[in-house]
This record gives sequence, C-alpha cells and structure tokens, in this order.
Amino acid sequence: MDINKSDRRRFLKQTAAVAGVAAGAALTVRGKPASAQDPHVHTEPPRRGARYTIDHMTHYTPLQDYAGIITPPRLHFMQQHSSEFPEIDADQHRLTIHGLVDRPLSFSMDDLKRLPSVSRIHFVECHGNSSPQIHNPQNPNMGLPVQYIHGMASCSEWSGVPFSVLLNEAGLQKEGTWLVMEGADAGKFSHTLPVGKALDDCFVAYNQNGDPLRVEQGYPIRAIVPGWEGPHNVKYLRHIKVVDEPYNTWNESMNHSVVRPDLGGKARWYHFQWGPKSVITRPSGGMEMRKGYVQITGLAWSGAGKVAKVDISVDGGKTWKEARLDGPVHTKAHTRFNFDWEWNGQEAMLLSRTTDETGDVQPSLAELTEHWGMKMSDWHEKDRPRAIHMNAIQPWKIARDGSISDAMFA
Ligand SMILES: Nc1nc2c(c(=O)[nH]1)N[C@H]1C(S)=C(S)[C@@H](COP(=O)(O)O)O[C@H]1N2
Ligand SMILES: [Mo]
Repeated sequence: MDINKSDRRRFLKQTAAVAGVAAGAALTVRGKPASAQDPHVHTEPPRRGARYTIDHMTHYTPLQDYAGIITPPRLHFMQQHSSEFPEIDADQHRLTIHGLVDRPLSFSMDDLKRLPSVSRIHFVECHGNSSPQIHNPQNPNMGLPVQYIHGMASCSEWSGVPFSVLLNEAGLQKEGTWLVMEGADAGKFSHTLPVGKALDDCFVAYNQNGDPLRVEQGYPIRAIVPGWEGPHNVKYLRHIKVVDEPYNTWNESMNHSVVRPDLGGKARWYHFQWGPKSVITRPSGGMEMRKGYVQITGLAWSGAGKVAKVDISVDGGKTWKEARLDGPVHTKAHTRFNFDWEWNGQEAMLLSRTTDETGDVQPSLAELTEHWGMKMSDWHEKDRPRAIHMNAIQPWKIARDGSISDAMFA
C-alpha cells in the first residue's frame, strides 16, 4: 500500500488530534472519569514519551498508599498503546496457536479454563518505569510523589494456563524457537518471546487476584512473563505464532529501543529481565517528616528470582543496615521491607539497596551510568537522555524542615 503525502499528512493530523483526546481522556474508564472511581488516580498529563507512540493511556500505581505486596486491583498501573480499550466478548474470544506447530489450535475461554492451571504472585513493570525523564521536578506534570516516578510497577496474583501446556497441546516443532504474541486491541500490540522462557514459567492468565482480569489489564486473557519487562506481558492475547527467529515487532523496535553509547550508538532491541530493584515508598518524596520514630517501608523485587535482602542507608550510602523482609518472599514478585528509625531533625539521605538470590546487587546511578557508557554529567544536559530499564538506587533527601525531595539527579 502506498499512502500519498497528503493522505499521510491528514493521517498524522488525525492521529495527533486523537492523541490529544487520548491525553485528556487518559483517566476515563468506560466513560467514567477514573477519579470518580478511585481517589488515588489523578488527572494525568500527556507523557513526554508520547511522541514515540500515537495513542497512549497511562495510569500510575500510588505505591505510597498501600501496604503489603499485592497492588489493589483498581490501583494497578496501566500502559495502553491505544486510545480506547477493546470491547471483547469473552464467549467469542479465541486464542490461536499456529506457525511451527503440528496442530494449529484455537482455544475458547472455556477450553483454557479446563486445562491445568497455576496461580503465581508476580510483578509487572513497564520498561520505562523510573526513567530519567520522569524524575523532573521542573516539569509540573511529572516528579513527586513516588507514584509518578516508580509507579509503573504493580504486583498481583495471576492465574492461568502455562504456555508449556498450550505448546505441548499444539505440538511444538523443532525449528520453533520464538513466539510472536499479538493482542486484540486496535494497534494489535505485538511482542516476541523466546520459546525457552515461555516453557520455563510463562502463562496465559485469566484471573487477577481471583477475579477475572480487569479490562485495563487485558480482559479476558494476557501473557504473564515473570520478571521480564512489561511489554512482554501482551494483553487481550489473541494469537501466538511459533516462528524460527526473533521478529522485531513495531512495538518492540520503534517504541522500546534506546541508543546506547556503550554499544557505539546502536540500540539494544531486546531487553528481557528486570535487574534487582527497590524503592522506599514511605517516607518518600513530597511527604513531611516528623521527629521521632519513623518506619521506613518499601518494595524490592528482581526479575532473576527472589529478593535475598534489602539494606537501608540513612546517610547517603556511608553506612548500611539490613531491613526486615516481611515474608513470605515470592520469586519475581514485590517483597515488602521494613526498617525502624528515629529521625533526629537533621538532614538525611535515605537509600534502599536490594540483593537478589543470584547475588546481583542493585546499582547506584553512578554505577548504572558507567555500565551504559555514559557520564554522570550527561544527565544534567537540558534534554536528559532517554533511558529505559532503570533500576538505580533511589535517594530521598530529607531537609531540616522535614520536607522530602527526589535526589536521584540532584
Ligand atoms: N495488547 C496490549 N498489551 C500490552 C500493552 C498494550 O498496549 N496492548 N502494553 C504493554 C506494556 S508497554 C506494558 S508496560 C504492560 C503493562 O501492563 P498493564 O497495563 O496491565 O499494567 O502491558 C504490555 N502489554
Ligand atoms: Mo511498557
């Protein structure tokens, strides 16, 4: 198909208009403003990253406002690359598995629910979470509280059918080494997945914390790809095609690749597993401190497995003490940590640093920057470099007057 220039211009104009509407409507869920349903969901501005996508809706989880490890479903973050939700009749919905298989199959919801199932607690985190652009106090639409910096991560108990069961039913052929998953939303959001990971621990989820998936989370079914970056978890899952090489789908190449100096200016297109990560959710940026006893609490997680420990520093990293993990600790899941402290009214810098069961330690921003072949001064350029899969230690600075600010790039 050859779109001529004026058609193309008109198309761009229309999509720009739609993007504007999408930004304004970002928080309406089925015609109702989300604020009417949930006091924690604020009216949100278009994200700076919006130029990378056309239509986009985002909700952020208020990490500062809940206890434990399960995100209340209505507070689950959402990244939707379209301006509206697909309206899917679950009775009509089919999941097809085709490509390099002996028996192409089509499953109804009823078929899926008859198969062996698993229930697992896992986080889902957008690859863009915590990225440098959203740590921007100069941008009135961004910045504090922690919700808007680290809140594109949530944790639920998901239930569904393992990919291993489905691929076994279909008869995976020897050459079938990659999967292309496609969603039923307007943009047919698509992402690839190596078969090895799929067979290891991935599943097609139909329940979220016991209930059917929320529309925002991919009703009636989505992929759960434990510990890997958000876009692998394809929502409204409709097709799984088994192929013999990685496909660079639009969503993973256009939208999810970032040029890296350590790769000679090339982009790394495949970002799989999240590294070890943690954040203190209370006290955190935007809150007020009071002298005396303070419980420091937060969440830690890793895409590699279980959180082994979390260390806390109140002096900007000079000294560290271990926090208590509020178990049980689940693999590739949010883990709650707590730490008792007395605030004496002096300046302080709070940090949390997690180590996962493989011994991998959450990096400081300086370590991460070096690893990416960048200089710390790069972050202070007017247009902060774009970066994704950010897992640097978050510093919260406490001033004498009790105010708390984000010291990540300060
Ligand atoms: N069909 C579909 N699946 C999708 C997306 C989408 O826009 N459409 N967004 C992806 C991205 S980028 C992320 S981070 C996660 C977010 O999952 P959530 O919206 O349930 O929080 O879903 C992924 N799966
Ligand atoms: Mo994402």
